[in-house]
Amino acid sequence: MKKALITGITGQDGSYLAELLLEKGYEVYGIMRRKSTLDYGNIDHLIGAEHLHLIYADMTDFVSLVNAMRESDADEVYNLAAQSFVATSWEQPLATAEIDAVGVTNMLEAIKLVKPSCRFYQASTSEMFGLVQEIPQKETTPFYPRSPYGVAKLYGHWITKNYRESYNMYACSGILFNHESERRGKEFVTRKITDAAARIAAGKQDCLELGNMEAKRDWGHSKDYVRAMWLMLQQDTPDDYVVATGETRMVREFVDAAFEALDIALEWHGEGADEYATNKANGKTVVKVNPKFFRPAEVELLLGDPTKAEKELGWEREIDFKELVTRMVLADKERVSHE
Ligand code: NAP
Ligand code: G4F
Repeated sequence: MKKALITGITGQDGSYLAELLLEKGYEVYGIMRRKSTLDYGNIDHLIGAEHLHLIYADMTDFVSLVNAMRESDADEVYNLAAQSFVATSWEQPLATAEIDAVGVTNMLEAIKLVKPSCRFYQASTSEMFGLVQEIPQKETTPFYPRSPYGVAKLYGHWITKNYRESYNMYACSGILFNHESERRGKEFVTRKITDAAARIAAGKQDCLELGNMEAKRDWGHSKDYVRAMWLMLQQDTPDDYVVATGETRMVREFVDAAFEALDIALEWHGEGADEYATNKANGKTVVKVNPKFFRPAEVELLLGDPTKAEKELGWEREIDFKELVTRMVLADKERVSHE
């Protein structure tokens, strides 16, 4: 029975990965942070599973990661823990760097010390492309991060490559483009939209306020993307891979699709900070721009080329854009109906 250690197991990706590895017969260990109230986040439904073990640890505490390696004796480590919200990285740049950058070195050092044969996956991100130097972005595209988050993640990416080259460790990075799900945090734009659309349709909210409507993202489903993480650790040699859908859409298009899934057609008016959308059926304003959600520096366009992952890993996504939006909207509609 293989043993895996997942950092960030309570998050969106950590929960889907834990399910995947349990299905595959792994003994799954996850690290979680101590909180003032007990909160298992996205793995609440897995608590009590026979092959799931939780260990208290923190990415900023090297000793706790050494302990986690000793206790799990992991064959594979998936490093998903991060301060993952880009907007917060301007408010907490140092915490973001400690967790998302130095934390990766802490984990790699713990592996090197306890079990250097353990395979390592690093959750790299399309945010490292930032001010994009090439369209679409692939493994060879130069990086140009645009936020403290992107800069910290770029360190994590390079230190992973460096440990692979310096110590011959099986360490690789997945450069994952945006992936969402019913378990996405409500501060991220997709979930903020699907939650608000469901509430507006139910008469529980009047209007949704957003920032940059023109930003373009390559959106997939988390469940598809965690499969790529696992595949990366099953190869003969470690390497880095872009994981994306190869399609990009504006925030405004996501808004349209979410309301459409609830049979609400929108009409758009104005532009920039004055843009808003009305419900065609009754003329009410249901979406408007609020400049407080604009970022100090924006990533305007992300579009990934997943060819290498498709060819070398045999990875394929199963959930398309329409299904992603529909799943998220319907899950929020169901939840809102019980509020
Ligand atoms: P998420 O839902 O925000 O989950 C982040 C996880 O990290 C949570 O379990 C969180 O624990 C944990 N964490 C945060 N700080 C920690 C610390 N100091 N010590 C230990 N654990 C800590 O993020 P996600 O969407 O699943 O993303 C997973 C990873 O992929 C992240 O590294 C993210 O940066 C990266 N990524 C995500 C995307 C995407 O579109 N989703 C794309 C590319 C890369 P709590 O529950 O205690 O907060
Ligand atoms: O949903 P977002 O906050 O995701 P963002 O910044 O792309 O980051 C996510 O994807 C990265 C991969 O590329 C991950 F590494 C990262 O951890 C995270 O999962 O914002 C998406 C876009 C941005 O351009 C933002 O400016 O939506 C725009 N946006 C417009 N209005 C908004 C809003 N974003 C948020 N969160 N809230 C708004 O009201």
